[in-house]
Amino acid sequence: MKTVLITGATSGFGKAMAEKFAANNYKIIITGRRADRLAELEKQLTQNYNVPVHSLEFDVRDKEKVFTAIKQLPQAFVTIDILINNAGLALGRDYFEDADTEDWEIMLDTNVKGVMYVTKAVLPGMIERKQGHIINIGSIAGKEVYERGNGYCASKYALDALSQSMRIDLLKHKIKVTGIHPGAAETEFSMVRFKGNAEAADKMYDGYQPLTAADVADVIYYTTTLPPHVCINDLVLTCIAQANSYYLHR
Ligand code: NDP
Ligand code: 8X3
Repeated sequence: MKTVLITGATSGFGKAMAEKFAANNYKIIITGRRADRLAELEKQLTQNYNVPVHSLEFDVRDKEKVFTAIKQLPQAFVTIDILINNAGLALGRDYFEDADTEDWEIMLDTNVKGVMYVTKAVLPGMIERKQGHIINIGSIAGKEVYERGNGYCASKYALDALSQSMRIDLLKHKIKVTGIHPGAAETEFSMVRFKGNAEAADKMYDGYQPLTAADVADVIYYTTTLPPHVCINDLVLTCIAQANSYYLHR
């Protein structure tokens, strides 16, 4: 039975991926900051799919906590076959001159440094076994910049660079690295970005059918089903109304 570790599984893509992998008989490690949601999901996955599930509560920005949590995994969960770096967020949608510097720091610390910490903590086992798959959830915001996207776009461009760099460095260890770049998908993403302003969040999905978390989870799962010598390096997916990060037909 293979094991997948999914960061940011308390909502959106992460939760949908946990369900998808559990339905396909994986052992699941779920992480996030909201302990109540982790406990609820652990219960639901165990009941519905009868697979072993382990929850780790940490903020990916907290380096010490990340390394300690991974180091202290129970024996049954230490062999991680797939790591999905999904935890991330956007904060604010402002012109550069108006944007909040604290928002920038949180996005860069979470979307870039968080991925580095979790990956570094998980890697030794993959290197030892000469086998593993790391999937980084980027964004179309890391492929084309859009107006008032400054800090978020910068974080996802940096993550794209990191995915490319990891791919080169980890080739010799036979570790696959896949960058996934979704377009607009309806999750809690926009509620977080607009800091609880439901009207602004809902407006993002007006007049077209966005991706769902399940759509994204299905595509990500597919990338893990290929033969050992085949790797999807980079994958952009959008709903049919979206051509790129700034052209959306409503
Ligand atoms: P959600 O807000 O629904 O989920 C985000 C998840 O990330 C939550 O589980 C949250 O858990 C976790 N998270 C956020 N910050 C931290 C942190 N500091 N430490 C640990 N966990 C954290 O959004 P999505 O599911 O949409 O987003 C998932 C990923 O997909 C993100 O990287 C996002 O940038 C990316 N993305 C989203 C798109 C969209 O349109 N929805 C499109 C393209 C990419 P908790 O709060 O419990 O810690
Ligand atoms: C989320 C998609 O277009 O809001 O990464 O940046 S977008």
